[in-house]
Amino acid sequence: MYQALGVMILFGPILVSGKVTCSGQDWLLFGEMCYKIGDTLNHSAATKACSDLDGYIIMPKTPEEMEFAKSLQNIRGTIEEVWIGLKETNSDGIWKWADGSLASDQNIVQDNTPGEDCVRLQFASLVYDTLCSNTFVTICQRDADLGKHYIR
Ligand SMILES: [Ca+2]
Repeated sequence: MYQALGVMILFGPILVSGKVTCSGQDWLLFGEMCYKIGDTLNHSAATKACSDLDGYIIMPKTPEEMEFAKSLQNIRGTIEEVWIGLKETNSDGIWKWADGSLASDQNIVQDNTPGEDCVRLQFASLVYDTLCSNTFVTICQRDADLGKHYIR
């Protein structure tokens, strides 16, 4: 008993990584993120739909994630325009991700129109600004279950 307690104090609990999974229906695993394709909505409704799933509109922050987002455009057999979780405020040209973080590449968006503060992947998979009131396919993302647990 005292010996076992001594070991625990010395080493503490041990973190073990298990299988990376997405719980719930219709979520797709990529890397350590889960993605779900939803309805065609305007930007604020898309933001809320993803928030209701404890997630955000898809935020492809790496080239690999961007390629994955583009592949999802075609998953239902026809190419669809989808929201990207990026936004500027009052056309200030400062692009922030849906989680509030600053985009490290501020040239990520082909930002060609004042008043268009939201972002879509258009048919040719280019990242363009667009009116937030437009409607596009909503893809939500949330963290995957990393299967981490402690053993004692
Ligand atoms: Ca713009």
